[in-house]
Amino acid sequence: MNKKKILVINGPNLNLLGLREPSIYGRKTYTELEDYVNQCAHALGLDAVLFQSNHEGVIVDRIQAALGEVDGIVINPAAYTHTSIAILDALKAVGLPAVEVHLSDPEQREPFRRVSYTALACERRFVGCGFEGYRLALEYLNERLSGRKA
Ligand code: CA2
Repeated sequence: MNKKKILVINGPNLNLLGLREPSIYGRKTYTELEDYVNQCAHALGLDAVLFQSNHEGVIVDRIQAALGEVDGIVINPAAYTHTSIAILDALKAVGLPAVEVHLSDPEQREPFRRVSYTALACERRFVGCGFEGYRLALEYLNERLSGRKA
C-alpha cells in the first residue's frame, strides 16, 4: 500500500530555532525538528515532506503545489498565523485536511497573537506542546486519512 504523504510547513523565523529565544521556543534546532518530524512520520507509516520559508507568497505557492501531491498538511505559519488571509485562502483553495501547530501557546502571549486566520482552514490545532505538537498533528491526520476520524 502507498504511504500517505504529509506536507509539513514551517513559516518565518522557525529556521532560527535553538539559536534565539530558548525560553519560548526551546534549545533544539530546526534540523532537530526536521529529524523529529521524520521519525514520528516513519513510526506512523507516513511520508513527511518538510518545507520552511520566510516568505508568504512562497508558502502560498507551496500549498498550491501540494494539491494532487500530498494527502494532508501540517502547518506552523508562525507570525503569518495572525496576519495572512493569503495563506488562509490557499489552504481553503486546495481543500486538503490541514492541522495548525504552534510550539508556544499564542493565547498566553501578546494580545495580537490571539487571532489565527489560518486556523479557519484547519481541522485541528495543537498549541504549547513544543515539538510534540507536530507528532499530535501527524497522529490526527493518520487517523483522519485512514477513515478512523470524521
Ligand atoms: O509558537 C509558535 O510556534 C509560533 O508560531 C512561533 C512564531 C510566532 O510568531 C507565533 O505567534 C507562534 C514565531 C516563530 C519565530 O521563531 C523563532 C525561533 C527561534 C528564535 C526566534 C524566533
